[in-house]
Amino acid sequence: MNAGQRSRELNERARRVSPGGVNSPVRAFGAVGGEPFFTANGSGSRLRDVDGKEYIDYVLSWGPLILGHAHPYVTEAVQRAVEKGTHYGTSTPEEVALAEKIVALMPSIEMVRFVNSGTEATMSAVRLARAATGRDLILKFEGCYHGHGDSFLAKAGSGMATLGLPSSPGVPQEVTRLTLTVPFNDAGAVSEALAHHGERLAAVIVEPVVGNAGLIPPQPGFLESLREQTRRVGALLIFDEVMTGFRVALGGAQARYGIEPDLTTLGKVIGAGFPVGAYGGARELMGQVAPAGGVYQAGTLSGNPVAMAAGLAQLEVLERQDPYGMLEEQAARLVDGIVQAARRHGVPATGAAVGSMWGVYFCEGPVRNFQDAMRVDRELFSAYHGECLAGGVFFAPSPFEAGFISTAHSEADVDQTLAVVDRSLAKAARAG
Ligand code: KE4
Repeated sequence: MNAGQRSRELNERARRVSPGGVNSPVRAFGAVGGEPFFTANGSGSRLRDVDGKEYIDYVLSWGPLILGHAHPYVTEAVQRAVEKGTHYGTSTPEEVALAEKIVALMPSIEMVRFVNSGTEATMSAVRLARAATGRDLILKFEGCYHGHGDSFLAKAGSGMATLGLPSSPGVPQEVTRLTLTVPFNDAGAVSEALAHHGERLAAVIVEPVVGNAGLIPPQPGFLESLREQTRRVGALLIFDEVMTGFRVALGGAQARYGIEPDLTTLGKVIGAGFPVGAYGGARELMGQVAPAGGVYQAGTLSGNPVAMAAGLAQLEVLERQDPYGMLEEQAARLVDGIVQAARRHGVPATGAAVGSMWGVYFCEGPVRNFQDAMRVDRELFSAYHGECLAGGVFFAPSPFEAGFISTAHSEADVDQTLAVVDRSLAKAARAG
């Protein structure tokens, strides 16, 4: 789809003053071509671009907006907080309240530290794991994305997968040499890696439900195997719940799958669209973080009271409404509808929904790891994405991203979406 006149003008200006015209690579629509639209405002399940075109939004700021755009309860909490000031450089009641809410909802977290992004959360969690174990190696999984910290930019997902970057220039070999990478859902590969390197391993970090290579749920027993194997070799298990936290269940993936990680990283939903990340775990671990302990980590705007008020308001609504069953039903209906439409038009497709995260791959299933996900038909996806945009439906502009749905999405929204999807797949399949 070609963006409207005002978006094109803004894109031209943006490309003169920002790399690729964006502040995060996935927003450039690199994988699907065409020019990105610029957003004027959001409301509920809808985005409106600067040319007045409206979209049913399934990106939802890449996960944070589980209640949809401009939810009144969140907006009022932000207004009340910002009228008092924006930030003070001291502690505030708001950060204590949000920390207490997270501790109450995620029992594996006895203490939590707020930072300003998921990347900061995962970087800090790995530093703490290395300090706590006295070991240097970490193990991650192909296609998982844990932010842009040097240690993680090896076979990562999300924008790295979209751009086909196995690693990033500027990251020294000495750093990525400390990161082992194995296929997701492959307990045997983990076991082999630990047999060779277990005594040097500080931590295994995993997206318990992979949302950065499309959507890949854990196979039965896989997460349990990680818990058992890490415990056996004395390494920590870090659940990167930046995306799954408070999205796949009120207590996150750890509640859904009944696994207690040693450390958890959070972001997205806990900031309700404001820049918030967090990491947390048992008292004896978190007590090693400065100033209580020697592991240094800091942040000028960490615990920003306006952001804390937004996150707390969103969690309060989720706790009150417990919408997860309804969200999963909606997400599953959407996935089934897309997969059935694809097959009607002769396009192989497979998909899954976990809580309010979902994903569809245009290839034969099953998709159990990143190698499987790489089989998707990218040409077809690109044509389909553009047709959906033209039809007023905004899906993530890459086959290697999860989709989301919010409490603001109605049955009618999903019906309207599936009608657009059907027409888009018919056109994309014919063009293929
Ligand atoms: P941020 O530093 O972007 O706040 O969080 C990094 C991160 C860490 N862990 C997981 C599981 C994540 O999904 C992310 C960020 N997710 C991407 C979406 N796939 C952010 C979108 C973007 O890069 O603009």
